[in-house]
Amino acid sequence: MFKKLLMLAALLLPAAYSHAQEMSYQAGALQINAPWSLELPPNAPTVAAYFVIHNAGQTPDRLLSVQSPVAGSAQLHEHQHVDGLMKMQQVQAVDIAPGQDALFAPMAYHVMLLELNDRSQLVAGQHFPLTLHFEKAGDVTVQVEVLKQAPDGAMQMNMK
Ligand SMILES: [Cu+2]
Repeated sequence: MFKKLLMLAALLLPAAYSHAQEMSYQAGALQINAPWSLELPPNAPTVAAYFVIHNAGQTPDRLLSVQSPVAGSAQLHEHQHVDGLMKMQQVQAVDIAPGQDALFAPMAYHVMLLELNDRSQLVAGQHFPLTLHFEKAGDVTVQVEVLKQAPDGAMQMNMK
């Protein structure tokens, strides 16, 4: 009976989401969870990448920069309310306090990939490497899963 329930639960999970959710990467005390990106039209000038960084350590760390072979340039961005409008702007670094999460999600922090060169990896079902440079934890390369649609909950996670 229990086994049946488990199987049912597994079937109910959207496959792409559960797959991306399994992905977790370690850099020192930091954990980078479920990196994902959205498939965009082939002519889209930029692509965004999202993930959650958890700091399980006792000291703060900072994400200083990112890079990917699929893009000539990669920036750290944040969304902000400016005069009632949502705007995005580049940030120099993202702090991750001890015991806290830094959320990269639509309408929050995100990695912006520009000057895209290898679009063959930007198709749903594919994944592409993204290297994160942390002040203390050093470098870690994660695989960003390209999804057809945003995972359930990704859009609301940052809504207050
Ligand atoms: Cu952006």
